[in-house]
Amino acid sequence: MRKIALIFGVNGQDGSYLAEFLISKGYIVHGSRRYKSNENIKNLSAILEHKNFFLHYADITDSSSVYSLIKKCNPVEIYNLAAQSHVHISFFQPEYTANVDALGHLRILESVKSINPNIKIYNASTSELFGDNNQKPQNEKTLFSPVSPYSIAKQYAYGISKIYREAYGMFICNGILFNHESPRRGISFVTRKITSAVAKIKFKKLNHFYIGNLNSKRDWGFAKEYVVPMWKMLQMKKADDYIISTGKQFSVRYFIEKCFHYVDIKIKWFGKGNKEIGKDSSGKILVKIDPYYFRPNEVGDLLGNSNKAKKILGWKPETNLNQLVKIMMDYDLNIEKND
Ligand code: NAP
Ligand code: G4F
Repeated sequence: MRKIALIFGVNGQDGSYLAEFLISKGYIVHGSRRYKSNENIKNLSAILEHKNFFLHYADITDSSSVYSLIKKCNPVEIYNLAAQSHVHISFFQPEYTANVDALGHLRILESVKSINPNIKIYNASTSELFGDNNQKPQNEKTLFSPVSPYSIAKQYAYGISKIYREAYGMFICNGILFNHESPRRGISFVTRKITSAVAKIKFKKLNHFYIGNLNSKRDWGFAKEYVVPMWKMLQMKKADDYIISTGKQFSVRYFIEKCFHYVDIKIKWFGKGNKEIGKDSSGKILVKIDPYYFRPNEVGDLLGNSNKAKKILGWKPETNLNQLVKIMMDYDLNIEKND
């Protein structure tokens, strides 16, 4: 018999890759999306018509919609990828972020507890939990020190998952994922914002773009391969928590340089602080700073150690930064070429 999985947040970056992966493994996949006046489900185009894929409306701020979807689908595995996932936006919408990212996860746990506590659950936890803890690299034992409404809401989801695991014997895993990117990444996240803007500049559709903290460092992986350990965690005998990362760290500045280099533009930096600008060899300004993109609290230094995942799950990242830049730049260059 085919296994049934339910993915909350299936039309997001990770949800769409995970759905494709689970279908390739022979699963029947149910996925939730919210009703929106702008129905953009482009990420699902490869599987929308697949016989083993079913798309439903649900919102994790609505207990009854969560409960009835779980009851209707009768899954053996649930992946909660639904979130207000933008750290900067969480400062503008803190209550909403808490409702979705913290209480939304609790609603799923409570529904599972009452419908069938044997359903296995994956919680999309995050490296943002490490916040301003300066220990490097961060591993499963590193203390959390959240500094945003997003990360404190995610800390609740992490904590309540552990509590339900211990108190009720439920099978719940926290995947503490470091940043992962792809052509399906939302356009307001820094990597996709950069690849999209550089492609537009290459095709002379944009003169320059604005950026925030150039010196922030991230451990960037490829989203398509980060969904595999989500599934692997739920195939283990024992529920546990795992860091998923590349173990390599680069700055936003370096990512910009790499993207311009990919399209044969050499960028040089001039000035300091908010006045810093990036210019090409002819002196044309390509990048400017806009303090709007600075966060009230910044997480400036993330680097993960995923040895536990390597040892227990048998997972390791395959795609390096150059390859990630190529994948994302090729996608955005193709959009601009055909637009
Ligand atoms: P994403 O592209 O923003 O996708 C999030 C999904 O959540 C979207 O499908 C969105 O649906 C859905 N959603 C938002 N609010 C909802 C609500 N109230 N009820 C139901 N669904 C809702 O994020 P992602 O990059 O794929 O990340 C997936 C998960 O991993 C998120 O929980 C994120 O916080 C976490 N995470 C991501 C990273 C990363 O680097 N990507 C790292 C660590 C953890 P709509 O399309 O309707 O808005
Ligand atoms: O791409 P970002 O917005 O991702 P951030 O804040 O690291 O969050 C992402 O990764 C987390 C895992 O660590 C997830 F939990 C979360 O859901 C999300 O997927 O920003 C990355 C860095 C930040 O330091 C930010 O300040 O880039 C810096 N940055 C500089 N200029 C910018 C910009 N970020 C954005 N979004 N836009 C800018 O113009």
